[in-house]
Amino acid sequence: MKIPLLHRLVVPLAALAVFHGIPRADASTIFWESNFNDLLFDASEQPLDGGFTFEAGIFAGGFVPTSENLNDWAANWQVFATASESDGSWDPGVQSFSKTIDHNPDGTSSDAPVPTDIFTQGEVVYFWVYNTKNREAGTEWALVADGTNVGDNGDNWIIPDPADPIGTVSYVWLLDDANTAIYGNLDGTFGGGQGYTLQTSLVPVPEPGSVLLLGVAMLGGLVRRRRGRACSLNLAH
Ligand SMILES: [Ca+2]
Ligand SMILES: [Ca+2]
Repeated sequence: MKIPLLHRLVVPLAALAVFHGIPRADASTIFWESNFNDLLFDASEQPLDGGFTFEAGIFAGGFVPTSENLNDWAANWQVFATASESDGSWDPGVQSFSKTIDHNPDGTSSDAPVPTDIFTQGEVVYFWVYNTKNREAGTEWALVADGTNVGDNGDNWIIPDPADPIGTVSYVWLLDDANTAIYGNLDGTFGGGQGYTLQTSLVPVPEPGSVLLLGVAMLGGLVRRRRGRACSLNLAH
């Protein structure tokens, strides 16, 4: 019997793949997005512009973000995906972001800035919107969670099973499904009557401690004194 050429090629290749333990191409796909022409505003009630970035991520080690521990968010935050104007995934012109991410079989994310970061099944996902993560004058953030499932159209914002077969299992994380604002505001109306989906809020600049201020003042005095001495030594020569 004549064996078809394709079969003759495929069978040995498949055997080779099994023999060498080539990993299965399993992964789940996540479609992460906001509505087209969504109502996304900053603290001044202006539409969010290209200076803002959206991130989907988790807080590692069971860290629970609150408005009382703003300083610790960044250190515990693990980025799963980023939407920004620079790669076109955030388009301020149509007030919409959209990104497609693979959650790989080893738990990593195709869009994570740290490619080795592991995202474990069941971890709760948050969306963080910011113009900068530094706490300085003009910093604005919103941190939102899926919260309840009432009225939700997409899937829960939970890290899926990395063993989901690619192409057959996908999830949709919609900003529209957010119900809980840890920071910023969700689903309200401004005084002028404009409704919004999300609004970022100004982040207070941390006040340096009085002990730190005293230390800085003392250091400044010391530097001035040293400079003064160096000057007088130079003059003496
Ligand atoms: Ca929800
Ligand atoms: Ca939900």
